Amino acid sequence: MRFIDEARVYVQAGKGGNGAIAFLREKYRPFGGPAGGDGGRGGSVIFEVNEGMSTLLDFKYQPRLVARDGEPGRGKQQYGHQGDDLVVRVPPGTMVFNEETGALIADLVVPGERAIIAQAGKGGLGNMHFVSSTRRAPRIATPGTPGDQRWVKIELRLVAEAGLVGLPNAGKSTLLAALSAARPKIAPYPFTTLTPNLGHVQVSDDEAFTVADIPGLIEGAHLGHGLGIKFLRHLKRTRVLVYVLDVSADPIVDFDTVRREVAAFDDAMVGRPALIALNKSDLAAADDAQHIARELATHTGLDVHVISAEQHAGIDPLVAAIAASLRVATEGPAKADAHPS
Ligand SMILES: Nc1nc2c(ncn2[C@@H]2O[C@H](COP(=O)(O)OP(=O)(O)OP(=O)(O)O)[C@@H](O)[C@H]2O)c(=O)[nH]1
Ligand SMILES: [Mg+2]
Repeated sequence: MRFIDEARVYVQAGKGGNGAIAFLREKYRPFGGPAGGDGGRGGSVIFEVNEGMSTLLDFKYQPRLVARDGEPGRGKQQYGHQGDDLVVRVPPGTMVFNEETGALIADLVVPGERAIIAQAGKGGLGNMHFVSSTRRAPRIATPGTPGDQRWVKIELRLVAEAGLVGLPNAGKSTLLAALSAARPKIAPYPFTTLTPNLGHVQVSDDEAFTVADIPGLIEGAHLGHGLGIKFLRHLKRTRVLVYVLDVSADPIVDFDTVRREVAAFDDAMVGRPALIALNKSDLAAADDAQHIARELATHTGLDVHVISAEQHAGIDPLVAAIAASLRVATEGPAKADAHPS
């Protein structure tokens, strides 16, 4: 399944029905008075979080979401029917922005949570409301108001607790596969991962966390080099970053590069708890790996774990360390800011 994480959709709420102008004309009450009822309100376009969904794929096939108009008021003081709301299911982590202004309309995370994306128009008033002592037979009614209509931009941000960052080829996807049942594409060339992958890591019977693997970052990613830094938005709400470094490359330089790109994306993200997975230990002599690990720890001030994702070495202590830092990360997931990045 392709991972669609962005979509643009046209939303149109229903117009309110017009108020009616009508008079009662009954056999024995020829001038029964104004009796035009109110128009019904239109239907709104509402998004609702559905736990079972994980992509924005549906929007690709349904780029126009139009709710029904309210019906006009009728005679005999009858109200017009309301237009039905259009309730659209979205995955957890869906953010909706006004395409024109960039303003955040909704940030939908919790299953069942709802947000009105396009507000319905109100029904107009029928002439029965306009009677006064001097105006016995008003020929006045108000029209329904239009519903909101606009283009919105929808983004899906994986709601992962831990995020893997690193240069291309560092072994992020291999590590995700070692940590979880996820089976991302792994290959010996850069930019294998083109869209984020998510995995579920079971720590013990009653402890688990989710981890996201994103495309590799390179020097100048914030300038658009490589695949850019846009995928970092999927890590915006992670509480722990895991820097994945290749011990057989130049891990200190690589760490600095990656950290710089993360900082260029969002300064707050580098302040968050982080640890280092010094990967591909099978390619280095054990002494060398330990020596580099110590240097890295001194250079970064972070906890360094020597692992081989490919050979599943050092994975359990790494999982324990991630779980521990998630436990102490008392702050909730950072709330995303009001502008799409
Ligand atoms: N020897 C060795 N090779 C590894 C290890 N981990 C990953 N690799 C290899 O490194 C290459 C890249 O691994 P990936 O997991 O695709 O790397 P990535 O960081 O996800 O790369 P991008 O998706 O391009 O950013 C693959 O050929 C892996 O088999 C390891 O622990 N030891
Ligand atoms: Mg990858």
